[in-house]
Amino acid sequence: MNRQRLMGLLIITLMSLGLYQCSEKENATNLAKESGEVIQLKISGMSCGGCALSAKSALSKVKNVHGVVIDLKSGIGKVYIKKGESVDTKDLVKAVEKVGYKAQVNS
Ligand SMILES: [Cu+2]
Repeated sequence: MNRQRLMGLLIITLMSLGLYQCSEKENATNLAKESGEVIQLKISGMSCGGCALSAKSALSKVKNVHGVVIDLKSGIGKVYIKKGESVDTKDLVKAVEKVGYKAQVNS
């Protein structure tokens, strides 16, 4: 592979990473507008994007959860609850533990 192609690939990778982060940020802004309460969890044991995705999917399946945004680097998961509804934080912690990670409610 020549240098130019390598640079091209690098730029594409960086751009798609940037786009991904932008869409996550936009996602969080929209979620905040649409949902009620936000519960913050500190999730530990995640080591890659796949981990974050499986924790996100587990949390999304808990009743009355409207949306989930997870920051892999900090391990902070923001759980957006449907307007006018509530969620038992124990159910959120359990959902995360079920897929192999630890979680505690950040207050
Ligand atoms: Cu992983």
